[in-house]
Amino acid sequence: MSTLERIREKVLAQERLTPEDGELLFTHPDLLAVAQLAHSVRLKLHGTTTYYNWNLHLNSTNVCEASCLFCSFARLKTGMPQAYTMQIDDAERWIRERYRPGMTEIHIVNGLNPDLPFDYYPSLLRMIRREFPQLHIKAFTAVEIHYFAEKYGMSYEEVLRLLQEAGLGSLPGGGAEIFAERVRKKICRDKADADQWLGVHRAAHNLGLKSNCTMLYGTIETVEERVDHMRRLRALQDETKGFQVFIPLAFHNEGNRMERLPAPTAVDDLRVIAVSRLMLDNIPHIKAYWVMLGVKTAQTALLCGANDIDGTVTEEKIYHMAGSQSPGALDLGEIQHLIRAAGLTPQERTTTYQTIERAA
Ligand code: V47
Repeated sequence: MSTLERIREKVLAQERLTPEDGELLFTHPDLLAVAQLAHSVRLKLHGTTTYYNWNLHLNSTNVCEASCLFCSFARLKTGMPQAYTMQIDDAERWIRERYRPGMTEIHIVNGLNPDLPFDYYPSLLRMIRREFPQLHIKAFTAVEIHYFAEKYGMSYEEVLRLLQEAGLGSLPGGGAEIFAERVRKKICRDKADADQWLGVHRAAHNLGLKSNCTMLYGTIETVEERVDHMRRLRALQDETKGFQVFIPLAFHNEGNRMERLPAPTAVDDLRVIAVSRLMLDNIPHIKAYWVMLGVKTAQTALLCGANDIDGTVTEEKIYHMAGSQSPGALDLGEIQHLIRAAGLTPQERTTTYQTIERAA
């Protein structure tokens, strides 16, 4: 029996794949066979249903103490060219200009800004809850929560509780990068490490918050390190069941200090989607984030294991500053068309995967 046949049998028997199986899937020459197996798992879990949402991105400050080599968005200090920090009123105005009735989510990710008091963050959330009560607030990566805890002398639980009281609805999955210490030391040495990232999500799950998880791939990581990253996410999910979706993030190589590395190709992208669907047997959804994959690769990924394409993403900055050629936003009709053209069924969702039906 070929090695892929052996893995197929395990998948059919719903047996957990080992790290060795994961490594084999990453290196197997027949990508289409790996993708087909992942698609069969996706069909079993979700049928043809393919989720999207209607959301808006806010990055209210790009001042960031950390100096991740892959980042094109952050500016080290207040006052540097292109550094910005929105006051709460500025953020309110910014949202009001872009908000449309019917939107359901705002996704907030910021830099680690040393010049702001803690109260900035709950105030931002309170303003959104007051002015835009229809928006679920998915905000602050685990790296930010860890930074708040250290800087303002609180535990993860204390920080999360205060933010929850102010309106926090869930945590996005950013900042995980690759858990391997060897890689983190080189590409993102001065922010939360793997255990701290996982510790924040554990604390959030224990408080009843759902969260997402990611993996940045295509920098200097090995196949073993990718598989190890997935194994660690899977282990925390066994414990808490709080992750909703895994989002692989393809490295973009413009405007940062890793410009000399080639960006991942479509084949790499589809492979990561497929392997993650097969390895992460306890995480319900796999997202093909169109902003980072490009619209066409994201659509193809929906046939290779992914069952979610993220949302309209009005005004994305992190990837566009790193050279993403994707449009700044897609409208709901365009997203539905992409999904239908792949022979799949579009389904709008809330941030926490409740379905939304709208009158045509
Ligand atoms: O944490 C930054 C990554 C993340 C680059 O939870 C880069 O639903 C590639 O986490 N090339 C932020 N990646 C985005 C993120 C996200 C996106 C969409 C949905 C969700 C969700 C989360 O982007 C960062 C970092 O890992 N990143 N710069 C770059 N040049």
